[in-house]
Amino acid sequence: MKALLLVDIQNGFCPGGNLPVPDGDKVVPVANRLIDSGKYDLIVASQDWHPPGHGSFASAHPGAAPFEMGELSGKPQMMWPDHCIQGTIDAELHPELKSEEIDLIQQKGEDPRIDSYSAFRDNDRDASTGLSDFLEDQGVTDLDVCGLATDYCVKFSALDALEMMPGVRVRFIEDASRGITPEGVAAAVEEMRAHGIAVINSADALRE
Ligand code: VGL
Ligand code: ZN
Repeated sequence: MKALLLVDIQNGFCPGGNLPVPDGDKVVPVANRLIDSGKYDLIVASQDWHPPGHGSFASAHPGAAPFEMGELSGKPQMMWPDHCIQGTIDAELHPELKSEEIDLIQQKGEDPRIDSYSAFRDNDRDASTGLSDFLEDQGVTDLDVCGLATDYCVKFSALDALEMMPGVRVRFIEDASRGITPEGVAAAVEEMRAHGIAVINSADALRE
């Protein structure tokens, strides 16, 4: 049972969005090819889904500026621009993504006191979203992960998939993903590889 996890392919992370990832929209046609390939039995998308005033927003911390380290609930937290606020266009999946083919949309990041980069659980590794149980119940044996942003939500989702679903083969699709900084992407790819996540391209996934 093969599944594809499309991480946060939302307007907010594409050019014109509130937290744009360079070339974030370039993942859309690649993701659509994967969706259309018929190679996946199950397609899941995650959606960053913050309430207004979420604690990861610099605007929620007097004196804080976006892209600085700050603190949330007593722990270090990157201060982000307001992004992906529930019900706004910024939070919608990219309009060209073939979302009618998506079987499940897993929202995350609703709790204002904690960020949730991973589609599987919050950054404290505490509250689970239920996605790992869902995938295991579906009998998923292979999970390919891609989307935005490689150095944050994609990496944490892939690592959690590996840890929370022992025995599931996890791969990262590099050309179907983009990150916030080049250094962050390089480090994230190395970290995923070091944990045993295969780094592949969409052509590899489509060929099999
Ligand atoms: C993300 C920063 C804040 C992501 C989400 O999708 O990678 N990054 N919220
Ligand atoms: Zn977020």
